[in-house]
Amino acid sequence: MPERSFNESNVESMRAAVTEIMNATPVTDVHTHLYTPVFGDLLLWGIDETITYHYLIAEVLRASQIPYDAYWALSKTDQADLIWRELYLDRSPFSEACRGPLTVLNRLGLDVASRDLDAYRAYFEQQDVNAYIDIVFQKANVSSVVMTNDPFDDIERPVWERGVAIDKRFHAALRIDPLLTAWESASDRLAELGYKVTPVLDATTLAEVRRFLDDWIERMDALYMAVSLSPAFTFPDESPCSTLIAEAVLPVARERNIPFAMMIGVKRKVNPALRLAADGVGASDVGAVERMCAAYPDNKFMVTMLARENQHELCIAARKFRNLFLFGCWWFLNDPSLIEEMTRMRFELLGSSVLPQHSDARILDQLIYKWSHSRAIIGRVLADKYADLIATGWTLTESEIRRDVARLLGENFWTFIGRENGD
Ligand code: RAT
Ligand code: ZN
Repeated sequence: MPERSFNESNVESMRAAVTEIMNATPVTDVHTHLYTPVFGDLLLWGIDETITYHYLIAEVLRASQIPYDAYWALSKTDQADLIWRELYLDRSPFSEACRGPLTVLNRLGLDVASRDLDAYRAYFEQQDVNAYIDIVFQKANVSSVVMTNDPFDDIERPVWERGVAIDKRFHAALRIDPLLTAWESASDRLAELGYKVTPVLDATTLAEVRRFLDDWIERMDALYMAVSLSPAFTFPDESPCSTLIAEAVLPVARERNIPFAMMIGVKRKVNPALRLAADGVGASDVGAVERMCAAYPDNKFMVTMLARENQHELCIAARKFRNLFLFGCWWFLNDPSLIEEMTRMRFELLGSSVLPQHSDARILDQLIYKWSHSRAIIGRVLADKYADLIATGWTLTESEIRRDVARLLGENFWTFIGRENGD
């Protein structure tokens, strides 16, 4: 069959082809909090975990008058029951966080209209975790995910130290928040782990921090190093964070030829009583990113920012620096109206040279809804851009659409990091 081609006479067919190709193209999900079963309890899955996602906890603690401590004293099942009653039965669940689990249930073939949480629980009780991972990856059409791996985590570290084989669909990212944002306590931890560091960032300590980073990149085969940073983050300055970035993180990243990923704009613990749901957002300094990209042209930077207000300036920064790779609509931006706005702006300013989305999934099941919701929006925006293109007299082939979509759903990341997809 000759290849399909699209022009002004068949714009609607082009739109249908984009939707079809979007759904058929596998995703590389570059930032998640998922784990494989070898990490034991760190792998979260199933309906009660999905319903008690921290995005939903923030919503139930607004809807219900339950004291915060009383909520946290409940068992997981009772927390899920409360959320189900308050957010799904007593109100219509149209917030994005509420809608997500319903998409999951729907795609798994469960009867969403029944509103029967116990019936959903019965389905999950029958699942074997390994088989369920396959089901989720297949329904979400995700080929691989990148985890968030913290060597300071006492549950996680021993798993890596045992050197167990990790499911090839799960890649590692070395997360270094404690090192960069709480140096005093991190230096104690490093010393406990056998690195010859002192709280003073002298030459020996910096060399030992580099050795620590190098050891863990090697052990995990980490695709990148990552940190989340507050709106106050700036660079360069006199802080331990700046020194550690300049003298440890960037030299190791250069040597290993891996990116340094910065997720900037999280105000940690705005309301500590909400625990994992406690964090907020603030506008950040894009200039810090520009200065870093300019000063370290041989380093690669992956950046996502949490404040809507930063997105335009960040796109312009990416136009100026080829070593700056934008990814995802992070956390409070992972909502349909904001994904649409950001994706449109990024496509207009950067063409196809971005990675429009990552899932941030903390619970395996969320891959299904986060990718189903995002694919629909990215596809719509892309089809609009193609329609504008076609209106100039340009023609597009189906394989060109496939090429573009593959890049947007993952290939751009693999190219940026200089590895083959699935490496
Ligand atoms: O999206 C989230 O679940 C947040 O709590 C964070 O994990 C954030 O994405 C992060 O990686 O710090
Ligand atoms: Zn995250």
